[in-house]
Amino acid sequence: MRRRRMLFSLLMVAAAGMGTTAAAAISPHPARAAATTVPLDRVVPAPASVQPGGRPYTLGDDTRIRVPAGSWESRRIAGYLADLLRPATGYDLPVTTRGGNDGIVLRLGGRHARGLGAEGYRLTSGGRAVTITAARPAGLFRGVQTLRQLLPAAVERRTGRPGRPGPWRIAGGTIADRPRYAHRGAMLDVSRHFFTVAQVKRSIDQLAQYKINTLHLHLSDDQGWRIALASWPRLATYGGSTQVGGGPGGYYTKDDYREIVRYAADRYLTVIPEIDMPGHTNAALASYAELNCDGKAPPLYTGTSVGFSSLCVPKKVTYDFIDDVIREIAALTPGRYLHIGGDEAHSTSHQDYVAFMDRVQPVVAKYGKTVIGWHQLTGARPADGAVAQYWGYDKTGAPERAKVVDAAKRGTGIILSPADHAYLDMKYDKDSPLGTNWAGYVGVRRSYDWDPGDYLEGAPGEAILGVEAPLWSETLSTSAHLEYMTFPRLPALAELGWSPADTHDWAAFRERLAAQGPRWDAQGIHYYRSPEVPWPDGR
Ligand code: TNX
Repeated sequence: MRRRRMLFSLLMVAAAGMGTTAAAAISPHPARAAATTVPLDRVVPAPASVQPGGRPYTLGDDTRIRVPAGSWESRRIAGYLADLLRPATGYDLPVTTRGGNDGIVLRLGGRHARGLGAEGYRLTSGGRAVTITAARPAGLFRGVQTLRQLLPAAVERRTGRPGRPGPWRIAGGTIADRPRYAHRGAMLDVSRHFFTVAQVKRSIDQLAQYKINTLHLHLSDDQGWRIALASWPRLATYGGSTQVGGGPGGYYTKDDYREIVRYAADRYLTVIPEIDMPGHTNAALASYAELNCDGKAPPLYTGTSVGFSSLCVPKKVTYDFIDDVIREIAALTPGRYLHIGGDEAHSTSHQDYVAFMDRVQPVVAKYGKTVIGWHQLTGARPADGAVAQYWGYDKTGAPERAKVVDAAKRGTGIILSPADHAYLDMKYDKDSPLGTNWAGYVGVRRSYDWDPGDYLEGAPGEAILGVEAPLWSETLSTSAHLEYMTFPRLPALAELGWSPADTHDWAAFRERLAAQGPRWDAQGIHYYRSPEVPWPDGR
């Protein structure tokens, strides 16, 4: 299979008759370089099927984006695409519901959309049109991300003079694509350091490019509570007033939070809010003395230790608090999941932990949501339908893994975030200026070289809901920091979540990944130029 795909790519490059991006980069003639087309399979995540062939399609100043009448979502997606392409091309790219078979055509439903599922799409390019067909708007949006990657990297430039360095050409052929897993997530820790709405939006835009469909926000921890709730206002105003290192922290008002949820939804990402409990709760305990077993509020915390705080399991007020918090968060959450943390409860006895989870999980259900917890939840009694997020690593003991596997056999869904592959806060290597290394170093190849399908031995295949890449922010305080840890590893995890297992091939992946570098340069993404990736400019 691997050999066949390699041969397939070689043939494709030959058929395109114009060198690779690497060749383009060393061309002394920029005009010629711009005239190359991106081979149809140079996409991350790798599409399920690629059939190159036929004439390319070239965008022009008369190109229209055609959408079906009566679908406001298609129109919104077309508007998003036009906004992306206008700055670099200088073209108007008007969006129209007038019928026609030329230009950029978005098609929803119909015979051609059969079998594409909730997020799949078919992209055909050639002659007078490039057409994206999908059964659902989310599929159109995912197809638009593929379309972007098929245009020259310069299309991603947002600022400066419109260079009009066309032709803006898309290789001819057909891509038929749909995801392997329904859950393809990224997690952002806004507690250890606070990130503004604008910063979160910037991250969402970056994640959407790689067909990520879930943003898990870690909204509370020892260092900060980041969402304003009417029932317990000091959580945010006091509990959110600092962060690691003692900076000013911050929190989202409900309107801020709704804005994030809406912005994500427009890009077909669902937000999963996490309120971590019973541990990782110092910010809450500091805000309300009555939540502490001894009735005394501890000081705010700005260090990076874990495992020292716990809600008071025997106290009634703890559950009044949790009921209020879950009710208010659930009301802000259109998605089905609410994450209750449950990790590193080292200051809670096992008996208390189990009792606590028995009381809290029904509250999530009462407010219409489904529980996700870190995999320690499988050491208690996961509720029916609950999901466990596995964050173990190579040193995780067999008994702990066995609990997760047993739960999976009994119907608990599993999201895979193995720390030694999927944690974006691990250092790449010993020289990484940011990050931690408790799970070892996670280079790009390490983030890519594992298979979610056989990772948890003994877990039934259907229990694996997908993969998620967590970004903990103890050492990260700016968007540049987030980007440096996210790129180029996030695309590797996105590919594990999206692409069929038989596309898995490090040698081919690193080439496709390398071609993303100029796109990140054009967007001003501050990525890590890992020496494992053959970046086209040789840096
Ligand atoms: C472990 S992963 C934690 C977090 C830390 C992270 C740092 C998990 C569920 N808990 O509290 O931020 O390690 O890598």
